[in-house]
Amino acid sequence: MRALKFFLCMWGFIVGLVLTFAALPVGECRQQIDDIRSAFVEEVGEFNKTTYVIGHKCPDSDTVCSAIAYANLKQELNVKCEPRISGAVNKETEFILRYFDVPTPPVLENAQGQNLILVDHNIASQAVNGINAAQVIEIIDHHNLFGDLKSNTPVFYLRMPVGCTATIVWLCYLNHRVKIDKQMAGLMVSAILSDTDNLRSENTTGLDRQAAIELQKIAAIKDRTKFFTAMEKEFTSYDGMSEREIIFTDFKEFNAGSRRCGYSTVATLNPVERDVLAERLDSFMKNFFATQSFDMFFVKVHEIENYTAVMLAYGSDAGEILTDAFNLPEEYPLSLPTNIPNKKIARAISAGVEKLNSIPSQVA
Ligand SMILES: [Mn+2]
Repeated sequence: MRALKFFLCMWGFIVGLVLTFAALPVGECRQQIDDIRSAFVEEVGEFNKTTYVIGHKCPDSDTVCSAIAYANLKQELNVKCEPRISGAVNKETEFILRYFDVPTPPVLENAQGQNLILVDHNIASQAVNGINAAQVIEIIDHHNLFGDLKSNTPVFYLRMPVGCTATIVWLCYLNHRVKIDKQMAGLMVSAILSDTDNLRSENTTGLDRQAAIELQKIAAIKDRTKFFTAMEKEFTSYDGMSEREIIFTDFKEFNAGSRRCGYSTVATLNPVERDVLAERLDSFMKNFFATQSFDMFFVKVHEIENYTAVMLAYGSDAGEILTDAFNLPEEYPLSLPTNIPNKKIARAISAGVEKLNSIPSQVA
């Protein structure tokens, strides 16, 4: 018994020693990074000015929840930060905010002259109005690099290939050893479930899973799938919404080569709802596309029951690019074998346009 006690004591001592030494360099590095960051903010000359944490236009749950959770972390670290949104929140986000009793952040109409931390995007066309006359201090993001945002000073840029920005925000909490309360945990886990389709999307990484499990406990969500379904039920109720409103609920634009692309994602509960809505949106889009200045426009209608999707594509080459890239059967709407992540589709569109541009013109 005494030997066992002695052994346990020694073991505790050794573990403690190892942890102390292991933690030292990390702590030092963290302090140094913090010093660099505050020196930078001082250099910008706006130390006392509030910095707004803001996501992309047509805000989705990740963009809104990550902005709130990251602003909260900054506040805990004594940085003057507040969350903002660059447009009205969707029904899913409304549900999440209501569920965890968190107020909706105010809309920032124009960011001119403001200090900003961007979350969940890194492209000017998706950013709040006035972005080019704003001071971007940090970017926290998980998207492909498009690289059209310019800054006059170096930016603290944290970008990781994970399924959700909230996973990176969770890591920031761990890094700073800031306690995560129930509300912030609730927002972050909801964002992860939303961006990864309940951890089923191809984008989902081990980190997203780990974050979701840890945060779910703090948020006291007993049944993850039940919570996700409740969230999606809210999201997929398009009652009283026009086709245009549905298309622009979750909408992004980007350039593929010189072509301006519009990209909308629409969620439904099951294959029947998916097909009904796809048909309704297709008849609207045929006329609507002609009135727009997009070269190509894509609408992905997916369903959460079996995790499949159909694509509507408008503009020359739009359908062919997708058929070629994903080997799709010749039918319309294009039917995807699974709910392929938007990032992967966007990459395929860019690659498709590049391929077309490299084919020499037949006209000599
Ligand atoms: Mn996201």
